[in-house]
Formats: sequence, C-alpha cells, structure tokens
Amino acid sequence: MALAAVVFDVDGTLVDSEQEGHRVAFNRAFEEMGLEDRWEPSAYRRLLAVPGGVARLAHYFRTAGVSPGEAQALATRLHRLKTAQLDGMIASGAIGLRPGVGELHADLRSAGVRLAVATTGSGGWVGALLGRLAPDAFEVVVTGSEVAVLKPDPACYHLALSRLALEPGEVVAVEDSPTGCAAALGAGLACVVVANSDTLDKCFPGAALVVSGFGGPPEASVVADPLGLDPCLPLRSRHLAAVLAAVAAAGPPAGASVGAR
Ligand code: XBP
Ligand code: MG
Repeated sequence: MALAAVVFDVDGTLVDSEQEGHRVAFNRAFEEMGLEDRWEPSAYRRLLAVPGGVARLAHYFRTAGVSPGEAQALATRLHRLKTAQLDGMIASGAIGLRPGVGELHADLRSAGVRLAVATTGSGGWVGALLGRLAPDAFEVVVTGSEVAVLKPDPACYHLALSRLALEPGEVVAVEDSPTGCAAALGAGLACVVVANSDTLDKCFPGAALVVSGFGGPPEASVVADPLGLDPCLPLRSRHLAAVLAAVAAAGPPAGASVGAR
C-alpha cells in the first residue's frame, strides 16, 4: 500500500517541548501553589517515563509518601495551574517547531500525503500550540483528553486511523520516545523515531528507522536502520514511503495489536 498519511507525535517530536516547556510550567505551578518542589532536568527526564501530566504529578507525590487520594487531588489542582502556565508560554512564542519539521511537512504535502497528530498532551494547549506553529497543517488531531488510556496504549493511534479512515499499512507514525513508538506499533503502524536529547540513549524495539533529528548531516544522523534503508537525510516523504514498503515486505511490526478501534 502507498503512503497515505503520516501521524506525528507532539512533545519531543514536532516540538522539543519537555525540558524548556512542560518542565518549566510544572515548576511555575509548584511555585504558584507555594510548594518547595522543583523538577530539575535529570529528575524530569526520569519522570517522563510516566505519560500524562496529571499521572506524572500523582506518581511523583505518591513516591514522596503522599497518600494516593491526596496525591491525585494535588496533581489535579497543580495540573490546571501548569496548563495555564504552558498556555502563556505558547502564546508568547516560547515553544517552536524542531528544526527541519516545516521542510518535511512541505515535502509531504507536495507528495499529497495527509498529516495528522496523536499526542498524550491534554486537549487545551495542543490546539493552541498547533494553531500557532502549523495552522491548518493537520487534518486530524487526537489528544490525550480524547482517549481513556494514554500511550503506550495504542488508543490514540487507533482513533487517528479511524478518523483518517485509513488502514495501518497506509500510515507511518513519527515519534520521539519508546512510549510513543510502542503505541504506534501497538496500532500496527510502522514507526520512525526522531530522537531528541532526552531519548537519544533509549532503545526503540520495533522502530523501522531511528534518526537524531529532522535535518541533514551533521545536525542529524541515522541512529538505527534495521531495514537497511540507508536514507540520505534530511528525512523526506520518499524515506517514509520506503519505510512503509520495507515494513510491508518484512511483515507486520512487532507488537501490533488487534482489537476494536
Ligand atoms: C508527552 C506527554 C505529555 C506531556 C505533558 O506527550 O507525555 O504528558 O509530557 O503534557 P506526547 P500534559 O509525547 O505523546 O506528545 O501535561 O498535557 O499531559
Ligand atoms: Mg513524545
């Protein structure tokens, strides 16, 4: 099947938003509530293993000895403050697209490939961010607020496929993290990983290709090329089409789940 669409993850993929975006917003929320807590980059990198800002906060407080009920209540209150802080950062232009993303989007559009988003990020700020950085670029946007279970569960990718009315074999996912890669593979999509400074040292079992950026050398390089595609970066539509063809020839990606959409 030909490449009909590409589904992009948001945080860490389209935008390098975690350390200087979400982490800063979480810390400002702690300060706003008069708490001493602050998340340094290395601690936040570990906390990124917990998808979803509310769950991440609740996990942090539970591991600090707070009761589960109190941790959840605190997390819910803090997440509202954090999201308001993040909205302000987005409105001020503090979060931008990763280098090379715009060029890939233009190339995909000229090849007639449809664009979509599947993110764990909660609804409010995702729309504001995409509206500012890539207005009207994405035909379908699925946020963490629309699914019952977040990545690595494949629910957001199943919903994106359903709204696109496409089969997994026509679509490639672009992710940055093992959590996101697992979600895409779980929905039967081939997954290309564009790693970032928080995930470059991670393993991405089942990824069809791993690169270190959307640009060309020397900024970006191939990190893992299990299908022997030997792409000449920067990443373009032809590379994603080649991934799809190679995955189809090799059989379904590991971890593909069957199940209702
Ligand atoms: C990344 C996430 C999100 C953000 C924080 O999502 O796990 O939780 O870290 O955003 P993705 P919220 O990589 O799938 O875009 O606080 O809104 O959850
Ligand atoms: Mg991500």
